[in-house]
Amino acid sequence: MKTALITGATSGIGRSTAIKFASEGINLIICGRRTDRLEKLKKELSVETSVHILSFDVRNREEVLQKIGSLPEGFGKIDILVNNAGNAHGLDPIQSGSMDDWDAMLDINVKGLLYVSKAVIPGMIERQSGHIINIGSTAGKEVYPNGNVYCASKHAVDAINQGMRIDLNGNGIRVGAVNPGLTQTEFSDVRFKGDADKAEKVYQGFKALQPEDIADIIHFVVSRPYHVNIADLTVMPTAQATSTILNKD
Ligand code: NDP
Ligand code: 8X3
Repeated sequence: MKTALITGATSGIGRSTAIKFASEGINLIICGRRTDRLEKLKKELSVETSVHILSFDVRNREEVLQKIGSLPEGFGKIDILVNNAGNAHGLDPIQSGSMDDWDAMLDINVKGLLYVSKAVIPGMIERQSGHIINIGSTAGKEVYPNGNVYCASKHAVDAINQGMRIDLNGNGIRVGAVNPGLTQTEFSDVRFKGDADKAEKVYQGFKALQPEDIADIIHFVVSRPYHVNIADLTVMPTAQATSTILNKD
């Protein structure tokens, strides 16, 4: 039985991926800062699979290394890493963007992904086996107005995904990115700092992707035969054609 570590499992894409993986009998290490949500999810999924909770802020590198480095018996061998934790903070022109928002996006989406990977990769190399899925974005393929630093963080994920695949090649480790377009999660609530009206407007007038759609795709990616590595997969709602999105003003 495989074990997957999913970051950002308290909400949205990460939570749906945990639910999908559990239904397919994959053991889970679910991560996030909101432990109450992790406890609730563990309770729900424990009827289907073994679940371990690991609560940390991906920005805290000592905590990341310590927690992933001391997993209990039965969870120590991570077969699948889903690097999903991340958010946008703000949607402002570069000249008026908040430096706190910039720090948050680069620290979480880029450095946090690196810290978690740094903690997981040595075990995969030792076992000459593993699969890393990096959650990028259409924002990592094309910049949209006011997306500046969020888009930069996701372009960095794109580059890191390519770099990881090159450097880990020959170690039996598959590396690939899944890049969603507009997906209806708590993403916009976080981006607009709890302004529900603004967040809702992002998904009005068209059918956005749902987190379950992305979870199905992530499961498809990890369930291919070993010789098949889906390196880079971009998915958009049918109503979206480029990364420049609808109803963003
Ligand atoms: P949500 O806001 O619903 O979920 C974000 C998750 O990231 C939460 O579980 C949150 O957990 C976790 N997270 C955020 N900051 C931290 C932190 N500092 N330390 C640990 N965990 C953290 O958004 P989505 O599900 O939409 O986003 C998931 C990923 O998908 C992100 O990387 C996002 O960039 C990407 N994405 C989203 C798209 C969308 O349109 N929604 C489209 C393309 C990509 P907690 O707060 O409990 O720590
Ligand atoms: C999330 C998609 O277009 O809202 O990465 O930035 S978008």
